[in-house]
Amino acid sequence: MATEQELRSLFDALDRDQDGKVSLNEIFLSPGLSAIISLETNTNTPQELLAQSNLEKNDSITYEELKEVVKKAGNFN
Ligand SMILES: [Ca+2]
Repeated sequence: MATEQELRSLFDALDRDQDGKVSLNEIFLSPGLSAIISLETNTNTPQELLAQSNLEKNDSITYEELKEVVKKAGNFN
């Protein structure tokens, strides 16, 4: 379970270049954080997470998209 605040700080920590999007590369750079993201989104891989956000052709995810995936997984409160 994650609150808005927890999800936001998790996202900001992953977004190393602070461009408002978390790229596949940034996810791979933070294995500890990406493990938490996997739990909150019920996904097994970063690729699966990006597919869940309906952005298969994109290699990054925005905060709003991430939040939607966490909500769909039933882990947002
Ligand atoms: Ca970024």
